[in-house]
Amino acid sequence: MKKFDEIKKVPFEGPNSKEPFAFKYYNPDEVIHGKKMREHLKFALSYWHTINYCGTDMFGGDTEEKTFGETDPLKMYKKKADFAFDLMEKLSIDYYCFHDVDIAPQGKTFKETLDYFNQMVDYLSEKQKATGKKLLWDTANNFGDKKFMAGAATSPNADVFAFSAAKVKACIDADVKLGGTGYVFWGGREGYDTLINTNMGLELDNLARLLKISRDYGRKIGYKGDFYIEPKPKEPTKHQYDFDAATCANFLRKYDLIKDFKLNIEANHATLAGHTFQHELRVARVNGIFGSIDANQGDMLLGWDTDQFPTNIYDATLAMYEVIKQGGFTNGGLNFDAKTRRQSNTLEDILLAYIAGMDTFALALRTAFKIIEDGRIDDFVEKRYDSYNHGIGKKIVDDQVTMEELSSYALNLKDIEVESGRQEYLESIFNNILFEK
Ligand code: XLS
Ligand code: NI
Ligand code: NI
Repeated sequence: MKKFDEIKKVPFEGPNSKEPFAFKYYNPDEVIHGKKMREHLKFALSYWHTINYCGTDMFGGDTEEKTFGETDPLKMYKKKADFAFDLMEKLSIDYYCFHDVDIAPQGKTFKETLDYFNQMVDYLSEKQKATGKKLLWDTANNFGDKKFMAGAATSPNADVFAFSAAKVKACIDADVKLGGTGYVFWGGREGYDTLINTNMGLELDNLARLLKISRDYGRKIGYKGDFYIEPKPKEPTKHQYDFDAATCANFLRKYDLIKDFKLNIEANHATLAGHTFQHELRVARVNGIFGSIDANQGDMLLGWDTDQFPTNIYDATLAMYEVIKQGGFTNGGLNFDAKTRRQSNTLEDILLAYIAGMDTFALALRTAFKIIEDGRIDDFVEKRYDSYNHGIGKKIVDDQVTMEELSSYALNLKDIEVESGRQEYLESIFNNILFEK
């Protein structure tokens, strides 16, 4: 197999290619339904998994090397940035995402950390200008450091709240500077381990307070992108407040944040919450808060966020179906919040993993369009609800009916026949389209 440095650009070779470092389905500039594939999919590279993660797990240290031969911290992070942009170029990925701690070294003081961070933001800005790559979203890592052990905005310690806000501010500033279109709140420690020591009401109010302050600050300094909450039910806390899409929708409505906040839906978080990926996307869509995607997949036999590169074509197709029905991405995109396995520990594996994930979603995009064009599934669903197009059903959906009227209507009904849901038939259509040559 070729070595990393030998691969300058991963070409599209089509489904019959046996070349490992070629796309089989992702042809970035191919126009499908009026848009280039790269614009439909808006792939993004995740800095934390790709540039920093070195294969460590709870039972063992690094299996990968990502210092890029540097010991000086700032130089090392510049090399990491060079690597990130080189990788995006090789893979025809147009966007990237990062946490504040991903892009710059930590200083001895917060001031020094911010100084490093801002220097690196300038460096990334130069790289963006030179390459045309863009920032999809950034976020503050308000969960890793010891001070966040009891939460960030939901910490019982008000100083931690203030510190969290300062980190969010730095990231929103960076977002504006880099022309980013998203800011993500993922509340890793915004939850609880036991209610015996927790004031849930205050914690939720405070979480909303940080979101409001962030939104107001962002809008004040001219940030035009979206704010996202990324739902996840648990891990690291036993119970996270942003449990799933429906919980987040309720939270955003309660605190009147729904106009500025959307959701960043992650596949592995969906399954941890006991939902499918498609379910979470649908909930976001019908609530008008679909924003962005963290593409990955979990292992159904493991109860944690394994962040595997997505290769399940069935799930990916159902996901792309939702994205298309939503009208596509606007400010959001498809970020690979995914890491290579501990045993896949070479730089070549990073390329192979992205190729696998990107091809999965590229094929999913193609297939989802085919399913929509074929029309059998959509038509079935439409006809299934036909009783709401006339008669009493029409009155119900027009909100023109009273309880009394429904009651007297029901009294005159004879037998009610509900038509078959035809699940197996529809699943076979799906498979047929998925696997047709
Ligand atoms: C962790 C989350 C995290 C967010 C960004 O489970 O997926 O990586 O996407 O903080
Ligand atoms: Ni994520
Ligand atoms: Ni995750």
